[in-house]
Amino acid sequence: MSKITTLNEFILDRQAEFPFATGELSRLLSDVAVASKIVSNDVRRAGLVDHILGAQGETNIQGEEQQKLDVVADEQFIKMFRFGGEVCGIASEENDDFMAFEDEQSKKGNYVVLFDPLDGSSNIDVNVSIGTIFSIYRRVSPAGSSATIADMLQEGVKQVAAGYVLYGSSTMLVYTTGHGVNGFTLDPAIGEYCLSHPNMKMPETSRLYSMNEGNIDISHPGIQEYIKYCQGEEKATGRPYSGRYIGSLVADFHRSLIKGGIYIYPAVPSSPKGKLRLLYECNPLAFIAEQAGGLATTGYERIMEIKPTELHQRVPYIVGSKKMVQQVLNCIQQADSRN
Ligand code: AHM
Ligand code: MG
Repeated sequence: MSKITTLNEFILDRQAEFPFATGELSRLLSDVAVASKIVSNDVRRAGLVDHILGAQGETNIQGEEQQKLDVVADEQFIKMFRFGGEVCGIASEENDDFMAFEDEQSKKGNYVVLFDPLDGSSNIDVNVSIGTIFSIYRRVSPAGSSATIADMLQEGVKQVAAGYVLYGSSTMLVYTTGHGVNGFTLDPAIGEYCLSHPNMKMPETSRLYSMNEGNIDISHPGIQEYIKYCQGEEKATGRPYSGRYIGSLVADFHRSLIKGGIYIYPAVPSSPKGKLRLLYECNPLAFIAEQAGGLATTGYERIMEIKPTELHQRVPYIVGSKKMVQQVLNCIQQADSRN
């Protein structure tokens, strides 16, 4: 048995690695952890609240209306960032516009946070894993002023930290500050995240692929070809591969990070630019993937190099084990050269 390292100990030990080692980012990461523990507790009680204590939309005993869990999570994270003092503004998948915090302390904050408070929310009602995804940038507007849209629309390569919290069979927080990826499991007995997955590396390849195959016939021919390859039979390459699709990006990504694999959400006629959000979902997970040795692309462009033009911008998304992503890129290129 070895000594337990808590997330807070780990953050403080690594503080010197940050580009501006003043402790602000450390405090911000600790705030994310605290908010996620509160949300984790709400997630664990979701079935009770909906089915025993009262359905969503009903008023509770205090006369307050029960809120949907994704709204509860959104508010919890916003509250933490608003009062934390390190963040001058946020943007969230739940809100149409970004929010600039106008109190004097927040206006001095050097960071903005972009996040998806509860990803995979269609899985809440069926007790399947969901998660929070976050991305942290240094502001580009001057400290002391209000946060601006330019603070929010930065390329993924400018992220100073990114991570996710998976509310799965256990609650895990995984993050990077650009010096590798580390994973922490919440020990409910002591209420602490403990280092459980140090220096995570994504296997270069695997036998697992992840895509909503209902979309296969309406996907790019290169993607169709790649999925056909995964399903083909060949002993030497261990094919057919196994299809795994949870429908919660965080959970599908987490599996790929640990076991290797590829996740694909292409452009389809109903979502011609792809379904997933560049700023709240794709960039943060791309940062983690690359830090763990994987890749993230639209099929044509490295995700983290896209210059965002709008907050809720969507992109086609291919993320995962390096060799598998490279093979999809080849399939796309070949299919395009035939047309
Ligand atoms: P959400 O942020 O509204 O939950 O949407 C994103 C989710 C991803 O977690 C998941 O991978 C994808 O949408 C599933 O979409 P589909 O049901 O079209 O396969
Ligand atoms: Mg989402």
